[in-house]
Parts: sequence; C-alpha cells; structure tokens
Amino acid sequence: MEEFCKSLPKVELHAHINGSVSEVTIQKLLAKKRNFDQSFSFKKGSTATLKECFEKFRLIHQLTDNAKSVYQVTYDVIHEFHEDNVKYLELRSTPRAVQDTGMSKESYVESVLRAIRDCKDLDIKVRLLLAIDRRNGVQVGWETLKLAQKFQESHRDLIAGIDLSGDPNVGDARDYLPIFREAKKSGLKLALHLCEVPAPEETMDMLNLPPDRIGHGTCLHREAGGNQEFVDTVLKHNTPLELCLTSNLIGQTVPNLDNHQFKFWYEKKHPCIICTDDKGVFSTSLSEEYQLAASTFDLKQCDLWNLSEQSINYAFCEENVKEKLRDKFKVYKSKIEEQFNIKL
Ligand code: 6MZ
Repeated sequence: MEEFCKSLPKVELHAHINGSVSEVTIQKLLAKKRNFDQSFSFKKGSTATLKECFEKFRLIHQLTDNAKSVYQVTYDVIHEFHEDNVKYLELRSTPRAVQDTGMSKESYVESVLRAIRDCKDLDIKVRLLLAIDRRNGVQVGWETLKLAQKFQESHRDLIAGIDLSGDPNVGDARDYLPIFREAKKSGLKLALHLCEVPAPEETMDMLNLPPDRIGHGTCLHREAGGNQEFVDTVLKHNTPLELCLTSNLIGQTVPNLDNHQFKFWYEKKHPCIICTDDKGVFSTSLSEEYQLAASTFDLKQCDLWNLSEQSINYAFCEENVKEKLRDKFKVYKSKIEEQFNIKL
C-alpha cells in the first residue's frame, strides 16, 4: 500500500504553510539564526495538546519572520508536495507583519505568491487562501479580507479564498460572519475550521453560511459533542470536509483513529478529502495520510483512487483547471493499473 499511495496522484486542499515546513527547511532557516535549540515538530506516534501544537507554530514563526524566509518556506513546501505526487495544492497562510525585519503583510503575501510563480514549471498547480486567525480579532480579519481582495485583482489566478483558523478555543467564529459574507460577494471561496473542538454556540450559524468547505469538523456529530442538526445541515448543503488524521490524533481532538470522524462521514458517502494540515509539525505526508486511512478504515486501492480523484471536485480553482486535472488523472490511472497490475 505504501508504494501505491506514493504513486497515487493526489490533491491537497488543507495545508498551512508554516505548519508544513520540513525538517530540511528548518535546518536551512536555523543556519541563519543563533541561539535556537528547540524542537519544531512532533515525532510519529507522539501525542500533545492543541496548546502544544500552537506553541510549535509560534516557534516556526520566529524563523519565518522575514520575507526571504517566507519565500524559502513556500518554495520548499511546494517542491515537497510535488515530490509526493501532489498534482494540485491549495496552501493557506496568515499574513504577518514583523516590524524588526521590515516585513509587512503585503510583502508577506508577495513572497508567497512569488514562490508559487517560481514553481510554475513543476507538474503541480498551486492556489493560495489567506487565513484569518481567530486569535487576532475581527479588525485584523477585515484587513485580511481587504488584502485578499487587493491581491485578487493582481493575481486572480492564484488567490482562491479565505480560511478561518487559529486556536479553536479562542474567540467566537460568529464575530467574523460579516467578513465571510463580504468575501463571498467578492468571489472568494470559504474554507473554515469548524468544530475542531466542541463548539455548540457558534457552529449552527457558521454552517448556514454555508462555507464552501469545512476544516476538520471533528465534533459535528452527536457522539463527538455535536448534534443531529449540525449533521443534517452539513448534509443539506453537501459541504465537503477536509480531514486530517495524524493532526487530529497528535492534537488529541479525537480519542483514537477508529473514532475519527472520517468513518462517520465516509459511510454516509459525504464528500471527504484527505489532507495533511501541517505536514512538518506532525511529521507526515499526504501519501502517509492515505496509507493511514487505508489501514484504519480498511480501504482498498480503488477507494483511495476515488477519494483522490473526487477531491478535484472540491478544489477552489476554475472549472477548466479541474478538467485538465481530470484528464491528467485518466492518464495516471492507466499507468498505475499497469504498474500494480490492478483494475481501479
Ligand atoms: C487551527 C491551525 C491548525 O498561517 O502561519 N493552524 N489552526 N487548527 C489547526 N490544527 C492543528 N494548524 C495550523 O500557518 C500556521 C498557522 O495555521 C493555523 C494557526 O493559525 C497557525 O498559527 P501559517 O502559514
């Protein structure tokens, strides 16, 4: 299965840039910094609290505190996904300004976009979502939307939408609803982290927006602290779920993989997308996430193929890009069938 998952052409729709930084890139960045003796990721099989996960992002942010590093990280992350046979990648990142280094939020986004452009000759299409961190408040949220609208004008083909992320235990997502409604009007898609932890108050209003995709949705169903109304609303809108097994396991938002929400939604034939979340911090890759899904939920090679191919439907790119991807997948399909002597 390992070989198969690696060979499988894949679609990554939920990857935070700073959480995706590999050990190799960390070493490059560390070479430029002094007095840093920290661990930036969790080893395979380890567990932590969400608080400890967020502590890692804070550490990484100290390394990516200038436009050059942001460029380097984005460039490397794209190459690494490409090496893992990812053919379409949606990155998301929180624009950050750092006074000491002269990095503004504009130059942050410019660095990310420049790195994406510089990877255009690779066989991987990349799009960007600007992230609103719920720890930073509504005012900053509006600024992020304005930034997205500005860059949408100059880079219409690259800016795909807005994400809501950050510590799910902080703030109330409903405060950001006017921003999301405005974003929708501008043609920006919405990928919102919802119910990563039980959130009975805010969830219903958020689901009714509705977002174009939900990040995690760990606690939507009753057994995980949600309720039937949440589930029915997600089903009614057919809102796809971005599911990140290793992330949820290490962050302990699920007790174990057998109880991961993938099973609940997959059995309902609801759109499920396997994603990495933070491949660097959680020491994983998209191939490994597919493998993990296969071994945990007893999925066959053809199930994995279907999951991967169907993810194209939920991407935030233009229809013609999706068509090209589907054509490409057809070619890969026959190659893989031949390579593994199977019928998908
Ligand atoms: C919520 C998360 C996250 O934006 O600096 N982030 N938000 N839940 C998660 N589950 C583990 N993983 C990452 O990448 C790092 C930022 O992404 C969000 C957090 O806001 C984190 O600071 P960027 O590229």
